[in-house]
Amino acid sequence: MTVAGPPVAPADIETEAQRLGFLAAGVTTLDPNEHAAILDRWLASGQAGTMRYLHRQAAKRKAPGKIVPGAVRAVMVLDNYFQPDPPGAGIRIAKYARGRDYHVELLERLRRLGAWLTERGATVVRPFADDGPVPERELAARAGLGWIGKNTMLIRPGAGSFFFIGAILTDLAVEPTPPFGTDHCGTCTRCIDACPTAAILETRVLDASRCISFLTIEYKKEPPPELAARYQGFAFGCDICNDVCPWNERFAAPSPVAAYLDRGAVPRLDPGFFDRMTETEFADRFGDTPLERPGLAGMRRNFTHAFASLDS
Ligand code: B12
Ligand code: SF4
Ligand code: SF4
Repeated sequence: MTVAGPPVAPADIETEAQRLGFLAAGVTTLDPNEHAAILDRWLASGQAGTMRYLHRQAAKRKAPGKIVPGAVRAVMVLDNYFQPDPPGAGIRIAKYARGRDYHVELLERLRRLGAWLTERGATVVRPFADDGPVPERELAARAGLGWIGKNTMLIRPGAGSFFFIGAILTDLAVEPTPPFGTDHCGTCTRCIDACPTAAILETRVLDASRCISFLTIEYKKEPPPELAARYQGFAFGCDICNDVCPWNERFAAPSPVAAYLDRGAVPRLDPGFFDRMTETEFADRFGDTPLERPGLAGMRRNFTHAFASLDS
């Protein structure tokens, strides 16, 4: 296997990543996923719900060396999207989804970091922004960027967990950064206790088919009524198991990425907002945001349940 270029220190990569607005960066190998059995168990138990693509991607998530031919390292980055919630009553949109679609925003800056790697000798540079078979939390923990909390989030000391994870698979043989070896959840169980739908079955086991995030973003049909009644006002995604985490309470700081900040495009007290909108208007106003995934029909459904859940 060809390994390109003169040595590049991981610290240089982190400096460049931070110059591009990322919170942190680390480097890891593409050795087999040590937690492949966890993924297998999760898929076999049906907890992925209707996300069939996760079954199709499993072989690569378990053996990340198979994702991009010639790649030997994953450069992992974190991209802060934290922002305070708007004051007052009404439905809620998850923090990550109030501005520009992160797939696009993250990918643009990953490409710039990729170009920087190319200038330093990389000949294979493939960025991923939650758009491929990359086990992003696994690789980020292995690159030393944080630990996997009981709510399954990657949490970083001094930062919390309100960030996206991006990856660049490359043939540049950068020295890997040491894995994150400790667990800082301790005896805390706040996320498990606070989840309104009891989706966190036990430590680091999340039944996606019960999760409000899944039901409002990925699920195409009507949600089970007993779960919809517990949305606690969320009309898209859910932040509860992150909001209650002491690491966020203490360390979450507003994102420097203006594109992620709230555009104020969704009124919080107007149940008929999406009912009055045409498909063309929806595409104009929300086509470049995460709300495009459920689409207008999905947002009408979500609004109905989110407003009803405010009363229950
Ligand atoms: C499917 C998916 C979902 C599903 C299922 C979530 C889940 N917990 O599995 C649903 C739709 C519910 C969802 C919701 C959300 N998601 Co999501 N999701 C994904 C996706 C596409 C795949 C995750 C997956 O494979 N799950 C299956 C489980 C088994 O795998 P896993 O979570 O990666 O866990 C691995 C590690 O935890 C590891 N592991 C287990 N124990 C241990 C112990 C140690 C020591 C180590 C090192 C590893 C380890 O083993 C597992 C298998 O490899 C990833 C992107 C990606 N490409 O990976 C984003 C991703 C996980 N989601 C993300 C986000 C932001 C969210 C939401 C916050 C969005 C929202 N506000 O609504 C919520 C949070 C809900 C939650 N508590 O997880 C971010 C998470 C960033 C972070 N800080 O962790 C990701 C990484 C997307 C991104 N690129 O930024 N998501
Ligand atoms: S995102 Fe919400 S519904 Fe999903 S596990 Fe966390 S608290 Fe529960
Ligand atoms: S709320 Fe507590 S148990 Fe849950 S992830 Fe945060 S520290 Fe860990």
